[in-house]
Amino acid sequence: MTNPRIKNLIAALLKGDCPESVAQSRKLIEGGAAPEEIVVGGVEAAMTALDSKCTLEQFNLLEIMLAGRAVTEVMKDLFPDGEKLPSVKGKILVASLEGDIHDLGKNILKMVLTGKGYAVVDCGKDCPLEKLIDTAGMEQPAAVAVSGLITPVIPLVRQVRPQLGQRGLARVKVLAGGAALKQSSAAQLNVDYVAESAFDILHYLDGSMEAQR
Ligand code: B12
Repeated sequence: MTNPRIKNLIAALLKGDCPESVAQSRKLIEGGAAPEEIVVGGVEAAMTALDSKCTLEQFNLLEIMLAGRAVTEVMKDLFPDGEKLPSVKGKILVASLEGDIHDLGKNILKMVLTGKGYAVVDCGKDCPLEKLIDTAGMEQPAAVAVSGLITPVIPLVRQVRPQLGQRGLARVKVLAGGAALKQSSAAQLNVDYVAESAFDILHYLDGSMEAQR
């Protein structure tokens, strides 16, 4: 059952109230909630509530940016930078591809992966495919994780695996997530795995790293 107190967090995030959002998140943690519950039930729910204000016809930039900033503060508090586990499990490259400037989901993924012992290389948002593949060549990651929030980015996502293959990086897994990508299957996106959430991918990665050892 959804934690009723999570509504307070959602309300604070929607107001863009950073101190209140962090305070509500801490209260939830103190009450025994898992970070996963806060991200999926709180952060994602708040952003879904903003959905109607972020369309091509209607667009309240200030409100959305303030809520985004509050999300970032809550995530930093939940997964402080540098809070890495002693053993690094593997390297993951994360990016939102060219044309897609959404990066809240990507940043959450980064924090979750870092907190769970993965080394993360962030190629940023609006990342050209060439830059992503060049970075993969230099960093030799175990996986490339693409976050996609707008549907026009799908053709680019489909090119990641063949481009990696052309550089001799066919062993690198391609993972996809984010609102626009999770509606498609792995076959449709030409990737190895499509994740429902930043936490869902951990089971897949832990299994896939184990298989590579
Ligand atoms: C916030 C927001 C913005 C912010 C982005 C701020 C930022 N720094 O990211 C701003 C205001 C900049 C923005 C701009 C635009 N936006 Co906007 N935006 C949103 C909104 C409201 C929320 C997105 C979000 O952050 N969700 C919360 C995060 C936490 O969820 P998430 O990304 O899914 O991530 C979670 C999981 O999916 C997972 N995850 C994410 N990625 C990955 C990757 C992997 C590998 C894994 C394992 C997991 C994973 O981790 C997270 C935690 O579990 C959505 C609506 C919606 N419901 O999605 C519209 C939405 C995405 N935007 C939309 C649009 C149209 C735009 C604009 C074009 C609007 C305009 N008129 O200019 C622009 C420009 C976009 C561009 N060129 O990229 C559309 C996209 C439609 C489509 N299907 O193409 C949406 C769906 C709104 C709508 N209903 O029309 N937007």
